[in-house]
Amino acid sequence: MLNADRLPQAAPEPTGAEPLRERIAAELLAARERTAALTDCVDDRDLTAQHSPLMSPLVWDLAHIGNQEELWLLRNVGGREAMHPEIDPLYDAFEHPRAKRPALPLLAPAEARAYSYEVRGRVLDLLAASPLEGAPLLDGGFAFGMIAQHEQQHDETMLITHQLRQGPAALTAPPPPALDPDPLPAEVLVPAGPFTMGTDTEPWSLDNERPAHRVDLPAFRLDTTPVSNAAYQEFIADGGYRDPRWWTAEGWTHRQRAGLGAPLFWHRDGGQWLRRRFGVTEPVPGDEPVLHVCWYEADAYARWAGRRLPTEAEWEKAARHDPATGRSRRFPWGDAEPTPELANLGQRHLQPAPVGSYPAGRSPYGARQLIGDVWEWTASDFRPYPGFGAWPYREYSEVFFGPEYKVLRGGSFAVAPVACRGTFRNWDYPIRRQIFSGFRTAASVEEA
Ligand code: AVJ
Ligand code: FE
Repeated sequence: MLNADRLPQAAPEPTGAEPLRERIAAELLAARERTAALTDCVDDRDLTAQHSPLMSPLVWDLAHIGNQEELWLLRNVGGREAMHPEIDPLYDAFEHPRAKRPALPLLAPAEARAYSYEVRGRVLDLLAASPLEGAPLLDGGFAFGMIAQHEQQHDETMLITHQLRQGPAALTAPPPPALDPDPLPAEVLVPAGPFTMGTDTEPWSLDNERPAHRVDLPAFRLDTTPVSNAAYQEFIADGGYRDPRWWTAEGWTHRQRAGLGAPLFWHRDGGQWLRRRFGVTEPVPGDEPVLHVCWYEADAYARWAGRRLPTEAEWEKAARHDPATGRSRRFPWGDAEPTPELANLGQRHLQPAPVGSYPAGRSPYGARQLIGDVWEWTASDFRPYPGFGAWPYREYSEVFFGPEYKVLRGGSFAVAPVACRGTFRNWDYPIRRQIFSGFRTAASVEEA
């Protein structure tokens, strides 16, 4: 006898949204696991302390992550009422400068955790019921992707706070894989010609990466790898910090006033350079990309070396343009998502890998480590692309456009894959060096 209960049930309606829903849930979970790792490893005193006037207390980032998630997903997408409207101004990044945040009546660590976890539970319910299309914030899961990226960006910010924090190590990670030993040419040649910069198609790209547009560049040469600590030490040993010829006027003024003489976190011990890295003091490894330099230092090094910083467009052409097809790729290696064999991302390691690592991640022109390891300073100011439109809020990018910010590209070891791609643009003041910043140099090519 046929048992009706055993008959196959009607398959769930084929929405096509299921893989996207799963991807979103996985990205939100990955971000939250990282947030927990960064905030569960220290005690409440450390979470509420100000470790540097440049940074918020960790407990501020923790609640700000939940507050932005509530604002964008529960209120703007889900149409829900504010859960605690009285706390919104505390966690609005434009209301209070970072240095003033410890004095605010912030949620205590347990309250901040409970709030962010409550928001997340409701967001997962919303996600399960969402069509993930039919409204600009929903199409392609954009608002969810934006929020996963936002949390990961604050995770990088919190990792910077950990690096600035005094005291013993709270975080550990294995070192990056050993260097691939092939000898590499010092630089790659990128011939003259147009390429497509920016994107119209990357579903979770942020407003400043859009729209795609053609840019025609003269030929240039670009360092195959980021500048190493060993190379940077030659600049120091050659008196690079004492010679105003290598510095812009503004850079020299800053170098004098701030007393710069080496990358942040370095100090000299007899004949050798040591550095402090997440609570551990160790010799500076010569083969790693230099880290914790400001734009002025990068620019001075490049001039000393007889070179210059690449423009943002040069960086992106070297990272994305495929001369065989004329297309721009999502990443130097192609369109596939990053893996541990392709790039040093996601705080898998707490340092960059030696220069020349990740041969599988090289670009068609042969440049390495364009994605991951260190953020790379470019020569360019942070400006909108032609046809830019602020989306979904002016305070993500638009209010920062102008000559006071320089663009960084490529992402560091602290950047999560969801917040990293060949079109991704970061920016900061040219004096900043607590960020995970390095650089590579370029040179123009005289055309015959
Ligand atoms: C893109 C890294 C400059 O941290 O200020 C976080 C990212 N925007 N919350 C920053 C961001 C809003 C932003 N940066
Ligand atoms: Fe934020």
